[in-house]
Amino acid sequence: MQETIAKKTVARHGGERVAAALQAHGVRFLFTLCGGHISPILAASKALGIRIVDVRDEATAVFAADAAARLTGVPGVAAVTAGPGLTNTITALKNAQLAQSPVVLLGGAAPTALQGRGALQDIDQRSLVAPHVKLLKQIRRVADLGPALEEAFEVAREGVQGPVFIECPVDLLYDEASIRKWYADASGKGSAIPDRLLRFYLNRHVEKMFAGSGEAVAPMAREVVRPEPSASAVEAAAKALARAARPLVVVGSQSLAVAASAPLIARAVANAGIPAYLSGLARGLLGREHPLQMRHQRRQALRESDCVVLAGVPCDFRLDYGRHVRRASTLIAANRGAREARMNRRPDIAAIGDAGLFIERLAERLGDPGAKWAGWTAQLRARDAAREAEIDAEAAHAGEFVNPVALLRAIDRAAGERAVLVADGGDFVATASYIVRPRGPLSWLDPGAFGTLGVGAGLALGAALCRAEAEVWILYGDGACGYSLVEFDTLVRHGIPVIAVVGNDAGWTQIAREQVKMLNDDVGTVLSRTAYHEVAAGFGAEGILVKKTAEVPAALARAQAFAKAGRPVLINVWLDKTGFREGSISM
Ligand SMILES: Cc1ncc(C[n+]2csc(CCOP(=O)(O)OP(=O)(O)O)c2C)c(N)n1
Ligand SMILES: [Mg+2]
Repeated sequence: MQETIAKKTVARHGGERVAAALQAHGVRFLFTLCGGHISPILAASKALGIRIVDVRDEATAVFAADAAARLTGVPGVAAVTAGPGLTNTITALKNAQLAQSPVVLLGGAAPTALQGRGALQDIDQRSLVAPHVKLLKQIRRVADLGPALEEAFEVAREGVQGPVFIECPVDLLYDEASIRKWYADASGKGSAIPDRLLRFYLNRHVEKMFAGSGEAVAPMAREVVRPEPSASAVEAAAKALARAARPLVVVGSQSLAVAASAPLIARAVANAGIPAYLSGLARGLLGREHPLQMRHQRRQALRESDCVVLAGVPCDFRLDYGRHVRRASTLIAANRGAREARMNRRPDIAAIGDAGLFIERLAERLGDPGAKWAGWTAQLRARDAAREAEIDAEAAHAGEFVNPVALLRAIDRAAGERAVLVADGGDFVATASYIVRPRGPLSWLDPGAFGTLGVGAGLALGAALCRAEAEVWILYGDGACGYSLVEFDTLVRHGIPVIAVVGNDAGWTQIAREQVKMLNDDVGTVLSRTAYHEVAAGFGAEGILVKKTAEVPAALARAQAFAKAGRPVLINVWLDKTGFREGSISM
């Protein structure tokens, strides 16, 4: 009995060392697609009670890890096999890098002694992965696995967060006796000089691999502090705001780099009394509605504002490279990265540090601003309300099939109080972002700055596991859903009751819209009214088809009932065309 306990607590072989490190860092889920190179990591992690979630495409594993990281603040972990397993992750890894999400990617690799000698799936993984990660480690000694993982979890979370990669060659993951035998068998029994030299070389190689691995080491999670912006920057910002007549704050994903601080940041934004636009992961920060939160006409508000606080938001294409903010207005940028704070436009005040912490400090310093900006806030509120009325009018248009605006309004009414919304698509989800209101902090997931289609099932999978009590909705474009539809198999196998709504407009509309106008040709942008609900049903999920706006409320209620009973469900909704996104273009 004693021995079993000892076996469980003391990591012996490399796979167990990796598993012990994951456990020490609070990792609850390991997303993976199996491969011979990583089997010991999966088995050892399972033995420690970490849930192994096996998916159908490695990209999904990384998207799921990304969601887990964003929603919990504990880095999400994916393990993929060498070669094609790793190449399949690159889009998702790049997406995590641009979304500044702390993902730990574990990759298998060919046996150390066979690398570069034509082994199965042996490629130069360093040059493949290095551009997309903050840290890349290729482990060569068993004893280095634990410390490498400690470093990985630290680096992923410090400063500007992002993914890291640890390459674990297969011969470091099995127990020493098996590996010694494997190398002994490989070196043969010949007595010729080359045979003896090979034996000598391989024996020395194995000695090096296992050097120092005799001692049991307990992995420890290192503390990562939230980088504190300078007091002088907070002071300067407070002074600038005291002079401002029309201030505005834009809160972006990076402000929520430390998920647990979301309630504090929400309170600070509310206390600061400054009208706010929330983007990315910060959407929903102030709940479904709040007098300070504006949803529409951001560009116009930015042009009118005389003091703009960008909290964790870079001046990239989404702010027209900084041109949305008037030259004459005071620009305050709070950002973990100095480069990002200054991107395209030098702020008047740069607060380098955690953007959420900056808001907290600023709110403390501002005290109670009272009704100082009430007139300006009311002006923005009125404009927001006018736009909402326009949206209501658009939702009332009857057509042949389902009015997308009406559908999204219905989803907004129906979704549960704790719902997490995942957005994967073009026009349909861009429209959704104006209509469906996230219920609370960290309840809206989209790809982020990389704009990657195909994130849907992976983000939803990670979200559903981390928020077991919440409804998880995927809003899919019909084009986008094709990438991750296969993961309905995963959702069914793992009993994860996601509700997917496919906005089926039989095309890649966001692209078609501009392409047809500019080039008079819809080539490559046309899809058909594919029976995506039957595809989901084929995987064992529930499928619902909706062709009329009047059928929408009942279909949503049925889907919610299925989800409540633990069944994943896909609602395939035939959409009418809409002019909602006319004129918008992202480049
Ligand atoms: C991986 C990837 N490939 C291509 C694109 C380019 N792209 C952006 S939006 C879009 C159309 C999306 O179509 P759909 O999901 O059906 O949404 P819709 O615009 O029709 O509502 C495409 C192809 C992309 N962003 N990501
Ligand atoms: Mg479409």
